Amino acid sequence: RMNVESFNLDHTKVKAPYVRLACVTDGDHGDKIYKYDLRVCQPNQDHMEMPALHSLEHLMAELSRNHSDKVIDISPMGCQTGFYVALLNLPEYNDALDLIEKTLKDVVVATEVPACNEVQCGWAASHSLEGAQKIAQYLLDKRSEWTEIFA
Ligand code: HCS
Repeated sequence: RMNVESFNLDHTKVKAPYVRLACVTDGDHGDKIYKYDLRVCQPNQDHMEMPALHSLEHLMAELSRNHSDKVIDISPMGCQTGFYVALLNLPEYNDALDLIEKTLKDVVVATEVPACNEVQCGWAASHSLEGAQKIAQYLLDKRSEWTEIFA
């Protein structure tokens, strides 16, 4: 087995979109980090375009933290098919789903992408609010399928 959890996932067997608990990391003092695989696109069939993916990252990074102080990070996968969502001490899968749903509902009504400027971002030219909102709406439309991970 490989040490990276995702390298042990058979990407041909999953059925996007879904939300999957990828791993739990225990801290020395009883804290736990729950890392979720928020898969948007079917691996090796589809991917998000960079500007939309990037804006969705900014929007989820900002808006998720309005709902929870447990968000460590929401970051895109390099394959551009999904995001990792790392949460501190939030053990319930349904709480993670609720947080993602609330966040995406805020994304679809947002009027601007947070921090898309050269001071606050490393590639400020690569953004698309409209693209991010299309992905968010797609995920919300498929909300009933998030818990089904394998075909
Ligand atoms: N993914 C980061 C934001 C980077 S712009 C976060 O904190 O969620």
